[in-house]
Amino acid sequence: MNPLVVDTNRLQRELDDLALITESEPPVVTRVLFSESDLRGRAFVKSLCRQAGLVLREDAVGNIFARWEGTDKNLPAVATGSHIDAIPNAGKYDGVVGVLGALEAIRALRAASFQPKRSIELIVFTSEEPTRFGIGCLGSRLLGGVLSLERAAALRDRDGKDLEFWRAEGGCTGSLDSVKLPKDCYAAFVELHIEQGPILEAENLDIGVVEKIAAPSTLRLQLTGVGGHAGATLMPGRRDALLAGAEIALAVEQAATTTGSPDTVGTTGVFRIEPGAVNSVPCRAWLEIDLRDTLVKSRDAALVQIEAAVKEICTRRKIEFTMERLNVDPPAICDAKVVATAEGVAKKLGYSVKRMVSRAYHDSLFMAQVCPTTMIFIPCYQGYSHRPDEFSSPEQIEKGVRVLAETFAELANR
Ligand code: HGY
Ligand code: MN
Ligand code: MN
Repeated sequence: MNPLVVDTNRLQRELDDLALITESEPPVVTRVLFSESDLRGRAFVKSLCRQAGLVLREDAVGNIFARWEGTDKNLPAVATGSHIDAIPNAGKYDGVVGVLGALEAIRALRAASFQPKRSIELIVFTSEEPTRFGIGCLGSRLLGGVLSLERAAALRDRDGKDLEFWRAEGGCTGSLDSVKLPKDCYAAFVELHIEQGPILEAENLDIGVVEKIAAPSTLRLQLTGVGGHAGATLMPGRRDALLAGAEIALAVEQAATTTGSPDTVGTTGVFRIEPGAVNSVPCRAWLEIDLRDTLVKSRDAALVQIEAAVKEICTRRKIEFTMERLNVDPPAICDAKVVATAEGVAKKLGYSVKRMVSRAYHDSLFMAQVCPTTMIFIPCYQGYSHRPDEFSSPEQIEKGVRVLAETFAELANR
């Protein structure tokens, strides 16, 4: 193989161009599942993959596969990828570095006349973010057979629209039972991603290699009280849905800070009320609660504590409620051999490298149920993510792309 040349200018231009495809005012990035901007972003990435000479296909939920055929087509391929959907008010690197960076790694290998024995496949996963249905990693859950078809059919967005509606909007064809990947389809999966945490930057490290991905869970609540005129409805006897929700949000914080585990995190990230008029007592509230830990035991203990608090608060305040566990996932343990390969490549390239846990979840959480998996992290400014000032430098991204490319080269010829 000739020396690997990573075209950082082209990659940066593509990152910048994709960031302009957004539902928000640039530099803010928002691209929600199968929205107009998500569809334009997908078309942009597909065109780049075609220009790179990759063979494209899409599955019934819109996962995009861009394949570089190896010399031995019968061998399980090496896969990589991430997501380009983005939550409201997001930055331009989360997920995108793992898609465009992986494409650049493939282009660099092809330009260096590398010829993989195993095919190399880039996946753009559908809806890694939970914005549309409250549950993240929709595409990789279905690929891994982790989400049942019944659960998928029951998903609703906040307007009550279902997955079939959004599949039609996304131009998806075929039935969902064709999405699940056969067990031996990939030899390995490696995802490049910004750390979304402060450790690599704080310790002045170039690369992180992920050994474990934290266990996420999501609760969705609907609270129904009694509305009324803010002036005429006296305080005794009020059944204010917002105040019940406020107590619940504080109970989430209480549960997350008393498990004894420093990795328990609880967030009431969605809190909507109706009617939302200053002179009207809130009659309804919707909450979505994100609870995680690297240890399942402490995560589950906090979850049970929150559910008990919801019951106590709503009973005391005479608030009717529905409570649904949208997902309660186990953590992922990354494959020791693939971790060692990525770590060895980083060291061979002369980069400082650390094995670590990912507190954010990723499609790798579910790809780990399909094949041996790990992630390559690069530092991001102050660990910021899910905010417009998310940032990784071209130099930091280049190092991640190099490690990914050389890891591909090793895994694809094993
Ligand atoms: O929320 C997460 O951990 C991921 O960034 N979707
Ligand atoms: Mn994210
Ligand atoms: Mn991500």
